[in-house]
Amino acid sequence: MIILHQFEISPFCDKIRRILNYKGQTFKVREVSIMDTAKGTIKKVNRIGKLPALDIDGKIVCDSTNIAYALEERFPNPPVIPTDPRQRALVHVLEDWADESLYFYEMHLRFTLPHNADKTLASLLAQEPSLIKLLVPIAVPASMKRITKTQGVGKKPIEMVCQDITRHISSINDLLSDGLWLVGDQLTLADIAVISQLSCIRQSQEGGEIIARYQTVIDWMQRVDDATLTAMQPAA
Ligand SMILES: N[C@@H](CCC(=O)N[C@@H](CS)C(=O)NCC(=O)O)C(=O)O
Repeated sequence: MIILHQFEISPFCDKIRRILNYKGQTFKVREVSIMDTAKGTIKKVNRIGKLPALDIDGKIVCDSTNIAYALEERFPNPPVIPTDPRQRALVHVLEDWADESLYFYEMHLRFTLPHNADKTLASLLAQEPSLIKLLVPIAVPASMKRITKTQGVGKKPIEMVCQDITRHISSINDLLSDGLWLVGDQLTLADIAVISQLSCIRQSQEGGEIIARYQTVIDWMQRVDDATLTAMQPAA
C-alpha cells in the first residue's frame, strides 16, 4: 500500500501526487495538520521533518526528489526519468531549479503578500479548529517572510520579483519552442517539478497575470495537467 503524508497545498506534495497518478498507482493520502510542524511531530514520520513523506509498504521515503527516484525504480513504466545521460542531467537540473528557486517565488507570492495570503491561508486552514484559524494567519506569513528574506527573494521589491518571474516564465516558454515537453519528446520529472511550482505561482495575482501572457506555457500546463491530475482516494 502507498500512503502519501502531505500538506494538500504544498507544491512538493503536488509533485508526488502527479508522479503517482502518471504512473497509474493508487494511493491514499494522510493530510498532516499545520500544527504538527510546530510540534515537531512530522519527525516521527520522517526524520527530515518535512513533507512529502511516502510510505511504500511500510517503508518511509522522504524528500520529493528521493521519492521520485524511488518511484521510478519501483514503477519504471511509464518513465519520468530519461535513460539518455544528457537528458537525464537536464531533467535533474530543471527539477532542482524548480525545487530550489521557483519554490521561493511561490512562497513569497502566496504567503507573504496579504492580498494572496488570505486565499492561501483559507485553503491551508480549511480543516483546522478555530483557535488555529485565529493564530496561523499571523504566524505562518511571518515565518515565510523570515525564510524568503534569508533566501533573498523576500528582500526584493515586488517589481523586481515580477521581473524575475517574467524571466523564468519566458525561459519555460523558450524551452517549449520546438516541442511539447521541457526535455526530449516525452513528459518527464522536469515537467512535473516545474508545473508543481508554477501552478502555485499562478494562484497569486501577480503570477497569474504574468503567465497569462504566455500561451505556449498555458497550453503546456494544460497538457501536463491532463497527464498527471486524476482523482485520488482519501485516507481511511
Ligand atoms: N526539498 C524538500 C522540500 C520539502 C518542503 O520544504 N516541504 C515543506 C512544505 S512545502 C514542509 O514540509 N515544511 C514544514 C517545515 O519546514 O517545518 C522536498 O523536495 O521534499
